Amino acid sequence: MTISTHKTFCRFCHAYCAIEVDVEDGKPIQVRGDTSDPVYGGYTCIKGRQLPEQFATPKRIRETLKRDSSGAFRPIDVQLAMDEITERVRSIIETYGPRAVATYVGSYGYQNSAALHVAKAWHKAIGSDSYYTSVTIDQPHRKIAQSQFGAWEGGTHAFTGADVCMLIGNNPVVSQYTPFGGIPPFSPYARLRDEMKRGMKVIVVDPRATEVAKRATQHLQIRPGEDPTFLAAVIRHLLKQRLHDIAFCEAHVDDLDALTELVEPFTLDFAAKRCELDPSEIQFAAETFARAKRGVAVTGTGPNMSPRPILTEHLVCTLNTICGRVNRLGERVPNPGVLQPVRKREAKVLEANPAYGKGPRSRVRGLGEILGEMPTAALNDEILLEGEGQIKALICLGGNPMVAFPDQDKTLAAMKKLDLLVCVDLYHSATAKLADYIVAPTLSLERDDVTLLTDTWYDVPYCHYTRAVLPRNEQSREEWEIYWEMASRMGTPFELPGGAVSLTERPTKFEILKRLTHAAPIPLETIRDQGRGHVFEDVQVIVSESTNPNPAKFQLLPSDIPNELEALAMEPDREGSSIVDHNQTYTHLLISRRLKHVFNSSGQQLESLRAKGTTNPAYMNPQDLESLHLSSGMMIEIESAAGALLGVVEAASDVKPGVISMAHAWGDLPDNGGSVRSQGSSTNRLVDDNRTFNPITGMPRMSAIPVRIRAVEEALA
Ligand SMILES: Nc1nc2c(c(=O)[nH]1)N[C@H]1C(S)=C(S)[C@@H](COP(=O)(O)OP(=O)(O)OC[C@H]3O[C@@H](n4cnc5c(=O)[nH]c(N)nc54)[C@H](O)[C@@H]3O)O[C@H]1N2
Ligand SMILES: Nc1nc2c(c(=O)[nH]1)N[C@H]1C(S)=C(S)[C@@H](COP(=O)(O)OP(=O)(O)OC[C@H]3O[C@@H](n4cnc5c(=O)[nH]c(N)nc54)[C@H](O)[C@@H]3O)O[C@H]1N2
Ligand code: SF4
Ligand SMILES: [Mo]
Repeated sequence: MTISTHKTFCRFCHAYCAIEVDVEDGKPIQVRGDTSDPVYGGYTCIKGRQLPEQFATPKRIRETLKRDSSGAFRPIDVQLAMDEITERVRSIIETYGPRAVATYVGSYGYQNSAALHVAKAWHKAIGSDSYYTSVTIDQPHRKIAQSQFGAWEGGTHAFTGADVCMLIGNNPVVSQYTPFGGIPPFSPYARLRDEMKRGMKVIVVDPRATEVAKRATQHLQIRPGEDPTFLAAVIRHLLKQRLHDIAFCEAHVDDLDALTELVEPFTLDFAAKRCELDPSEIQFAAETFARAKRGVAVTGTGPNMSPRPILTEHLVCTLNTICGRVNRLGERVPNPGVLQPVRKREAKVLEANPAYGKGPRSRVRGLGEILGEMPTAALNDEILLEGEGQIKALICLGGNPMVAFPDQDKTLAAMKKLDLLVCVDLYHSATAKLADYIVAPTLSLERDDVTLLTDTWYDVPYCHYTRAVLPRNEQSREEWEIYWEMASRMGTPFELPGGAVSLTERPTKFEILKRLTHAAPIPLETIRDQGRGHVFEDVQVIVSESTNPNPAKFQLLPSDIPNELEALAMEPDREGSSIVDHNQTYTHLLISRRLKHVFNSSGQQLESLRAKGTTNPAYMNPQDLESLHLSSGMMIEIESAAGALLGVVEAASDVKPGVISMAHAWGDLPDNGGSVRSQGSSTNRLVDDNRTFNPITGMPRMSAIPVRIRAVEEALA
């Protein structure tokens, strides 16, 4: 048999590394980084390199399955499954109305470049608001904060070419994810190394000495949950020292004097005590950041899952803005996007326009739509709460609510309560086990895709269209096709930005993507015909003069921000290691993290990745283990106000004393007793979903969770 080699990109995570795949006899046998790619330069990680195992594993679902009355799954022809699913959806809409039908787009819904757009368009067409994605249990507070702050039309500084970068609670060399201005997820080690060699200073604020912290100029090992205290002190210090961009603030900022007063309590000493840092560390970070000319502060999941996330994100916007870290008149916007319409960028503030408080309302928690979709943190309650508008059917696109949603017991009750659960999943995941139908997904190498999700993440105008490398499994469906199948059977057309698609003839993926990118500056055909990733240098926008005689200003004190700052300053000082929560005393704070060898719950099934670990260890400082008479490998029970789980403790000197660092999306259904060492456990058992949620996003505290620990006998585990 001959071996053919194909250029494509990996879709195991959202980094979309350009790769070459060797195919023999219709099977991928080897994956390498494409060293000729202008952005990735040959970078890959262990997850991408194991794609051949993902395609070959017997655990993979290759046929669509239906659960019978005994609870067993049996193969069903995919067309028949689509007939039955459509019929049940139609009947639920007839009985309860369109809102009863919901979609949840998880990680692998995002990894298919057409899925979320088609799912959203279908929901609009049938008149259902019940469209949910993982974004609203991830880092929604950043966009919420930015929306009420205002934005600079010319954009903010990119990472490449900056003098400083402050990373607060993210670890992009492992997660391959940072907001624009942080280390780009594309070959992040090389980018960090090159920029630091050029002189960039990197400041990391994290309770753990992470992989990126170890490479940074300065690491501040902050107490979890104290990011807003730290940021308020940084802002106070640089305003006192007049290190901010005074001219920029005079021209473009509202409420600077009032903010100056509100941050007055946050002296270096006050913040240092609360953050468990030295005052000189905060001063050094503030001055390093402010004295640089270019570069921004960014956050990640850490502070977004910890207390007061909108305040943290607001203070990050404030820090970047008062230091004037925006592209000025005459500067080139590094990447205006290759797949979206080119718009002019003036040197002006775009008026604040809060991305909440309008549109459809949730029936629970006083929430409404956020960022144009319904808040996932309220989805379980929307399923469980009887009455008009109750969700009865859920289509889950490449997501795993049973281990990813806050409050695992509540999620279990919700999934069981549904009349119809359809999972598009590669495996019998914890959630898929509860489904009525598991649709076999068409996998990455079997389908066309384009880098639509990451289009504006690059700091050059890069784009990659890949054709399918392998023939498609005819019994599988792409995530977007589920909606086309229902639309064609129900006769309900849906509109994409470039127009409707035929309901009688199955559109190709290219036709769908063409409609999603119809106003792009480079035609999709041109991008596709490159046959590889390419930088489209012609896509250029220069920041132009403002044509608005009276432009808006940045809002330094919108909405509840003044109250939050006041309340933060008044919070009682934490004493020693005892933490009082809900009248109970706890000893440690449990924080979130990512592990290099898995992507949330994906990868835990594959032998090549399991070689790196089969559980999500509870990483703790060796000092803590010693004082608790624990040692690596012992089983512990971790208990919070909301629940308890079993975990395998592991000594890690990079973790701050008093902290437990543990990855999420491990484990199985709650009754998986006895398998912690081979499956891990879901940290969402510890999330206090009913008491700790944010009033705007509904997202509970998923990091900096007060917990206590005790050793357990192995027989119990
Ligand atoms: N406590 C706590 N909870 C968290 C977080 C945390 O840090 N702490 N993080 C949150 C965040 S940021 C997120 S994004 C969510 C993630 O939430 P989800 O996206 O719901 O969870 P995943 O585990 O990523 O689910 C991915 C599913 O897709 C399946 N899959 C794998 N490959 C494919 C494929 O090619 N096609 C299809 N169709 N399916 C595939 C997998 O088997 C798995 O079931 O979790 C959130 N929950
Ligand atoms: N290999 C791999 N890559 C992934 C994923 C994966 O599971 N594995 N998941 C993907 C997903 S869904 C997402 S959303 C992104 C997330 O990308 P990131 O946000 O970069 O996620 P993490 O690597 O968990 O980094 C969060 C950091 O916050 C720190 N932290 C926790 N609590 C606090 C706090 O209160 N304050 C501060 N300052 N820091 C805190 C943690 O120690 C951790 O180092 O990663 C994605 N990439
Ligand atoms: S970082 Fe790894 S998993 Fe993510 S796209 Fe690149 S090779 Fe694939
Ligand atoms: Mo995420």
